[in-house]
Amino acid sequence: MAIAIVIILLVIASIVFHFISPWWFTEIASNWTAIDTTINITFWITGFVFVAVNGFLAYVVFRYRFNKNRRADYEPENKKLETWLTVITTIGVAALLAPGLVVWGKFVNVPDGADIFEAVGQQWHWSFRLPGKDGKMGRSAVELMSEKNPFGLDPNDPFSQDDILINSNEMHLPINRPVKALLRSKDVLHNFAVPQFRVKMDLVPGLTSYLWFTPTRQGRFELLCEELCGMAHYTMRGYVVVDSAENYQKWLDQQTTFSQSYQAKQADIQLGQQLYGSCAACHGQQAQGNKVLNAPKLAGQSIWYLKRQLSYFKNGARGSHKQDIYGQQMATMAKLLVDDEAITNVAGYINSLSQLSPAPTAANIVSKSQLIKGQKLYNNCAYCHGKLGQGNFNTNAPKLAGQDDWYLKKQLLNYQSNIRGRLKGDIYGNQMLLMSKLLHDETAIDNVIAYIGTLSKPQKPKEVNSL
Ligand code: HEC
Ligand code: HEC
Ligand SMILES: [Cu+2]
Repeated sequence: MAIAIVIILLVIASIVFHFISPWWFTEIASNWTAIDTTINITFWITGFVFVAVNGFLAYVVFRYRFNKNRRADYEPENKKLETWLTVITTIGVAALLAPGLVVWGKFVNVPDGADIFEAVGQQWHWSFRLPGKDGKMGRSAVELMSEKNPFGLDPNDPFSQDDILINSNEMHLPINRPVKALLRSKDVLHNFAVPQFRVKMDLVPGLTSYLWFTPTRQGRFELLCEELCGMAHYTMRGYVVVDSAENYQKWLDQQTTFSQSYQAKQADIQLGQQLYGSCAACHGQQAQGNKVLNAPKLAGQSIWYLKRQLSYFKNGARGSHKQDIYGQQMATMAKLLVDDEAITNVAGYINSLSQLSPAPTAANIVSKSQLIKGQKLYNNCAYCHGKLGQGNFNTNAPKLAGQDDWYLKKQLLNYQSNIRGRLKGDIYGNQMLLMSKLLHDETAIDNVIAYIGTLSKPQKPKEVNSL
């Protein structure tokens, strides 16, 4: 009796929970209402079966409960019952699958005249490409990828010249126009999913997959990588902004083509040196950093990272949080760099300075057990920052080896308290913000930094390994 009541209560609780659940669909923003319909059909059918089967179970438990005057009967076969069950189950399964097939038919047939864009996934960020005025995208190949050509486009293909490259995790689309998304991965499996659009698809290295939709609602929607296998796909966030035709055109006019970015000027080190004059007061003549002024070591850092940080400081993506006192100082200085060319030049000069080894600090006198703990933690960081903390352009993660411990600590604390990595426009910082949560307390931060401290002397980590 008690069990029958528990079963009935579980059924009622499940149904109530289904309707009051906070995890409901986001409001739809595309043409794919048919997907919602199929999901609703699935819910109704499985819901009906759930109630019927559990109701029957409760009834049977109650009706045939133990009675010492009653004996169970053994009946291994029942043709009639089996036929009925088979027929009902077949109808149920067909009703589950058929609407899905109809929708799948629509999903794989892209309407004629749909716009196209390409979404490129890589560990762990998104970038995008549009075909430009000729409406055709140029050839791309993995072998052609480099710092100068991150999309790996063929510079000799006439179709690639006017391709528009969006080196950002934010893509814009005009409202009410069907669009086909071509999906390309640089490295591993990824997954393109915008919950409000209802459609999603895997990116598979070596081939181009696709999906299509018509955005029907303006707004800024989060793009997720819903790949489960592998590391850190949840940090791979982006945005799709659905604009009015007019705003879309405005955005499009600001983007640069492949030929423009491919022919961008190299850094002029001499001009960069002159510009660096105003930075030396804080960062030091050799860009060796100055703890008293909280200004980090910069020498030897990669150009792409320096350029990104300087633009961030300039446009408020870093250093505009009201608790970020040091960042604010730097933001004021970054505004002195008048344009992208100045930023490139000063970054080029800083990069050309050779990195000095870190000042002897606590990191050099830490215990071996601390280093072992630190190394364990650092294994996570190595995916992006490199085994030797050397940085990696492909994961957008800067060099950490050789950086002073006080600065590393400050930045990790800034990430953890949302001072860095949450401001609008800080695309890559957000990834690091999510990763900083791997360090559960201050001791963990100290340990990992102690280990990073050993990386600037290449023989040291081996010693730790052999323990
Ligand atoms: C008033 C002192 C001051 C001056 C002058 C200054 N900076 Fe900074 N800079 C800082 C401080 C403080 C930080 C650390 C900000 C933080 O903690 O987030 C910083 C951070 C940076 C970073 C980020 C480094 C990293 O690893 O993320 C770069 C790049 C940088 N500065 C470049 C420059 C350049 C180039 C100039 C000259 C145009 C310059 N700075 C002038 C104080 C200064
Ligand atoms: C998913 C890739 C990824 C992982 C894993 C990762 N980081 Fe990062 N990290 C980044 C990126 C990207 C940036 C640069 C953010 C930016 O450009 O603003 C960064 C920046 C940093 C910075 C700021 C450096 C500076 O000069 O200002 C520190 C410190 C840092 N990471 C430490 C760590 C540590 C410690 C770990 C391991 C617990 C770790 N990271 C794991 C991607 C990663
Ligand atoms: Cu991914």
